[in-house]
Amino acid sequence: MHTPPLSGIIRQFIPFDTCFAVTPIGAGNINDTYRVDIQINGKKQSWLLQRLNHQVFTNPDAVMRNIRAVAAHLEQQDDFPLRIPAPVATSEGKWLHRDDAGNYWRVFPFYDNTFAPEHLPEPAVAFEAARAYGAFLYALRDFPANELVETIPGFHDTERRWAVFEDILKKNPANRQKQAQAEIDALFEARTVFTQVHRLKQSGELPRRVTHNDTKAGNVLLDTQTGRAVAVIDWDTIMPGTVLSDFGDMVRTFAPDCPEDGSGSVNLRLDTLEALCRGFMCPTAGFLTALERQNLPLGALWIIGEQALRFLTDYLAGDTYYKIKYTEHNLVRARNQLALFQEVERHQTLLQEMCSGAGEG
Ligand code: GN1
Ligand code: MG
Repeated sequence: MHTPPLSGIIRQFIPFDTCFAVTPIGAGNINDTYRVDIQINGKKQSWLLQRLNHQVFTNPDAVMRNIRAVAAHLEQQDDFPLRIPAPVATSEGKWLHRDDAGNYWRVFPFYDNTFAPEHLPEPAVAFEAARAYGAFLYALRDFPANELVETIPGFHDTERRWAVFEDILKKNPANRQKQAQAEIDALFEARTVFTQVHRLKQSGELPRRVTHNDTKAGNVLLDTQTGRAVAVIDWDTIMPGTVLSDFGDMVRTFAPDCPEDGSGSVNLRLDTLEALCRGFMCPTAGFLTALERQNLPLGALWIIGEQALRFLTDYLAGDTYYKIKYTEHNLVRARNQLALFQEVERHQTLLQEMCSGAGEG
């Protein structure tokens, strides 16, 4: 596939005089992200250019409509404490530029002097990032969920993901099942958590909220000097959902002592876990229901288990979804998530205490 020069793509959005550099940034597994440095009328500027993976997000226009609607909602709130990374329109007034090869591109503001704590945030960073995600949920608490399109249908429908997994097990399309038998067995042992969450969702007692659905540590930008949160980014999966998954993804990505594709042992960093619970509770304690608060630790187990299921399914399918750097990458990721699952299971009582105690002081 031929990809046109990226400076030509940025020109569709912003008529610059000089383009100095287009640099790949971020650690995303799905989209391709670049920092673009340009000059307009003697003034240097930076922007964020991104190719939206349309194999994963099959309705790119709906993704942009969701993002615009959420941005408009947040812009109306005087007390929203973060910046709003609203997309930039092309000179023709569109939110996406489609290149000749069929790729979809968009441009967002680039926030200078910020960093994304992609790996192992220390407690103070975890506190601040979790508080930002909490503030984001709070600001969206009365946004009508039905106005948003499910950008990936069934994204957190673990039962459906489980059915896909079982189908792959039957077909064994990449002939990799033998190498993954231990992980497959471990996943079957974790199955009860998925059933529990499914029942809870079916009961209708969990509020349906607008959630971010990719609340990893690296999706909050923090000010390099002050350490304060600047923005919550990566809005592609903002959809109706439950707070359990947003909390769960934070535990999954903030608290371990190694990255999600680390190949050694996995331990929880309890000081970071405690800080993230405290940070998250600040803006959310007042509006989450008792049932939600009680089930946040279950949310952590669920999302970690679901992530193991997703990585393992992709390994068995022959790596069709996530970007990989080597053949066993998805298997290593699945193994890591299964080890983390056991760690979080071991700490359920403590996590429960952190979720009920935090925010009340
Ligand atoms: C993907 O691309 P990135 O890193 O933002 C995935 C998330 C996973 C994550 C695992 C749309 O997110 O759901 O949790 O990888 N995004 C999508 O690292 O599937
Ligand atoms: Mg993402």
